[in-house]
Amino acid sequence: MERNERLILVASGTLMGVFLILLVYSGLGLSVVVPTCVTDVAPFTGGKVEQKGIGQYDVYLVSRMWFFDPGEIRVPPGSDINLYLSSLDVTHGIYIEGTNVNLMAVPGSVNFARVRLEREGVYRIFCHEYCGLGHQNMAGKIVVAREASAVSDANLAPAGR
Ligand SMILES: [Cu+2]
Repeated sequence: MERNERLILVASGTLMGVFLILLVYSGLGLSVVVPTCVTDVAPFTGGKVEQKGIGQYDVYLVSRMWFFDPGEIRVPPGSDINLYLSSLDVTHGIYIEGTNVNLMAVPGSVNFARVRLEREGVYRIFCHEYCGLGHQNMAGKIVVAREASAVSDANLAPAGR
């Protein structure tokens, strides 16, 4: 084996080791959760928001032609949202403005992402997968406000810009 080959092998092995350490650190140390398809939650037909603790919410979001159920979600700043997404009819997609949440909503399955919303404001939700004639109007929103149920949308600036 030539010297350069040995050098490349050592560098490659070192890099893979560094990547593995960073992967374990992001999963265990930073609690990063990769968006995924979950199999322990049955596909659901109705949307709901469940508070699981202080600042902890489970959101069951249903996509259908051509709206999201629930269309508006209200949480206080600093909330952690476990988002479960399903579809009743065709394949949709969601993007939550100002976050890195970008999921497909596939009929018969449930996709999952976790997001923390720190800043007050309105985080719009868009369908990003063409789903028929009303696709361009398919949107929802997450309103993050200190008094989530008492604040009107007019007082809130769009978040994530
Ligand atoms: Cu759509």
